[in-house]
Amino acid sequence: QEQRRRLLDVASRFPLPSGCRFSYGTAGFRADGATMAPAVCRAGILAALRSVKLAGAAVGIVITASHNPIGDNGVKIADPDGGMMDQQWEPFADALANAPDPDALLQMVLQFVKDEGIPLGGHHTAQVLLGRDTRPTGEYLLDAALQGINAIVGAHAIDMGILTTPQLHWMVWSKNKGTKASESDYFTQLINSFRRMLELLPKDKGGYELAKKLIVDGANGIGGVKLEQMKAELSGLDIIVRNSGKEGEGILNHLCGADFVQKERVTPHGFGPEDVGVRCASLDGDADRLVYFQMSSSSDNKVDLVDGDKILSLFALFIREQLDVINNNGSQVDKSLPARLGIVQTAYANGASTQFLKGLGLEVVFTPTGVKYLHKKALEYDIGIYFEANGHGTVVFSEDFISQLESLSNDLSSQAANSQYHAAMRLMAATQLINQAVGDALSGLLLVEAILQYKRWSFQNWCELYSDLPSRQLKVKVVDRSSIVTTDAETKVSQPSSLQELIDKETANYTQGRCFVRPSGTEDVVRVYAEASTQVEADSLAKSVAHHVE
Ligand code: NG1
Ligand code: ZN
Repeated sequence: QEQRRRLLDVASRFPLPSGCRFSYGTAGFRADGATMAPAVCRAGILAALRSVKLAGAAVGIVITASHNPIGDNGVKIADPDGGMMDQQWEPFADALANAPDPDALLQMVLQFVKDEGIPLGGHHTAQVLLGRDTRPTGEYLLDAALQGINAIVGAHAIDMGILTTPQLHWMVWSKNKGTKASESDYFTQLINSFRRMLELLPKDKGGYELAKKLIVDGANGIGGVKLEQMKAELSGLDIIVRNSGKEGEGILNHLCGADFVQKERVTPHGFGPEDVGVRCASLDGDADRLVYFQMSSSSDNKVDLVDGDKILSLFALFIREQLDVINNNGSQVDKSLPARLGIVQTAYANGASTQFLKGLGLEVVFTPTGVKYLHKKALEYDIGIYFEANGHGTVVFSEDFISQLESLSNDLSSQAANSQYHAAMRLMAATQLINQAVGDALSGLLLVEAILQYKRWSFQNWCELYSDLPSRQLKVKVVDRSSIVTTDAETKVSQPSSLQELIDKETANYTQGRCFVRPSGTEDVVRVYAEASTQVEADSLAKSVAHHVE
């Protein structure tokens, strides 16, 4: 009875404006921040139900619209493993968000609770951790989420404050593992494992010495704020944060941030000729994306870009190298560490990166766009490395692999001078440094920095690992984007049936041509991606295919 009353109450406090429709896409619900309260409140209900269903395991809610403009906002739910909410609950998320009135909402919840066997009303408890980014609508939406959570009897909401998206995911992950899960624990883990990585650098110096100076574009979001907090404790790095989100520095994601730099390939706001030749990184508004760039000339604002694909390649090279040292070191201790290493990409990965990785003999697999697909696939390996070209990605290690690595390190520790031991310790440090719950620009940045120092590589060395094929992305507005259905990890259109044939015909006209179209999961557009041997050709291929989509 109490439960019914609470649900009816909260639903009437957040009525759904007529004509409003929400859909739980690749990044949860996203819309104009001012219109989001009903959806966020219902996401609160949903998260609490999810926690009850999972025997009180901590679940997360993040209020953010990532790289989108400051007026937008969004909400997504993190499962107890720190990943995105199980896709099986997405249809209910949609239905709940669109329940037209309090009664409908109540009936919907009661039916779902029954179908899913959720033990509501007993002595069960639920805990939901909440985080939000720096958006002006964040606090208001946080309140809506809290009210939604509190509408479920026994649910306990814990506001973790203003955080990067990956910090909140990490907290949920850590809490459920039973390890320390506060923000200062997060910083301590990153700082300590970064220091360990540097301690494990090969001693025989020589060759290129990486400049300590790194300029980071914080997108005027939460990532810059957190990096400012952390940087004082980072030895071996001299970080300067621009677009840090401080008063007067600029607007969130406006002409800055990882999305802007990756798509436009120009310097973000606040960078100029004095930065030529300096290694720079760019985060997105909630710090779950990372790209690197460098200006090579002061005559224009174009940059050399290192995108997610090249970050992935760097990580893959490093990890493979450590495994090789451990496994192929015949002259030393006869210990081995069998590991299935998998690389996960999407169709947006630059073709040159895929070719490069396959050329190294690595196993490369593809999933549809969206972290939930990539992450899940990566978990199938002992070591799974995934990245989207836009800079979102991470490395995940199986529990089995980590325990083997631990016992190997113990076995080798009596021979602390040998290279096998060092390689094992480097891998251990990497498992601590990288955020295994989700892509994390801050932890990714530290791993990149440590690996560049380890390899004694300059930004240029890294950038020249392979040359990206010229590419072009276009957005096409259509009446109903869901009329386009794709298959084969979004590389082929299955509906409308004639479209793929047209795309194939256009693509055949270009050397190294590759093109695909898919409906966006976060914007009301169809995206067209084209690649070819020259920029002019890539542009022209994208344009001609876009015409067929219109
Ligand atoms: P959509 O709008 O579905 O293309 C975009 C990005 C994804 C992912 C999500 C979530 C591109 C082409 N797509 O998805 O990679 O990051 O946003 O933020 O960059
Ligand atoms: Zn983001």
